[in-house]
Amino acid sequence: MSFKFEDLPYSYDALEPYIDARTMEIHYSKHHRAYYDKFMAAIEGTELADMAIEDIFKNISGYSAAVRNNGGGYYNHTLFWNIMGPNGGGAPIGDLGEAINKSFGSFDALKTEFNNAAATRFGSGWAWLCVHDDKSLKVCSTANQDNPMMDTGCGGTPIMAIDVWEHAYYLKYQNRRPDYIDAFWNVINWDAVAKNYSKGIQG
Ligand code: MN3
Repeated sequence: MSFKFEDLPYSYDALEPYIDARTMEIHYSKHHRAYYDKFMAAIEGTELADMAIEDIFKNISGYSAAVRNNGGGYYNHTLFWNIMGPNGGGAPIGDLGEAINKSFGSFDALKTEFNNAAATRFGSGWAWLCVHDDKSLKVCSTANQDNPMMDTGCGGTPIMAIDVWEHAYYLKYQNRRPDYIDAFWNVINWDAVAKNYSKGIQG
């Protein structure tokens, strides 16, 4: 079995005050853990147990709802934890910064489009920044625990994401999803996003 439940790369309180410790603890140790455990149960003893998760997503329509929802939940949260960190925020530089300017016009234009995608996702889901085959960057959003790599998804390889399920923000922000989205920009680890971008443009 190649799927691991990775350690959170920082302490539960590391993203305070933007994301509170109680939310992080429940989100990681209960929600993410449950997706992982249920994903493992769904693929145990099947051919999926030895596949790359990208290959599972490519054909997700052919698999059960348990594989889709829990495989997505497992993968999406792992990406989410890794693109955040203490001392985050600021603006992306280097190749990623240039790619953002080229695709969106400016960093502020990316923020506007990303915030809009996250705020207008009805119900539960995610907003994404993805790199596509032509190396351009695009923003999209998906419902539930879907992601862009699924055969029904919005395409591209995700390099950054925000979880807009209520469990990601309700304890601190209640119904104020836009305030949580604004706060998210203060905890983005741009070095991690840049690494995802470098990998993504290699296909
Ligand atoms: Mn979540």
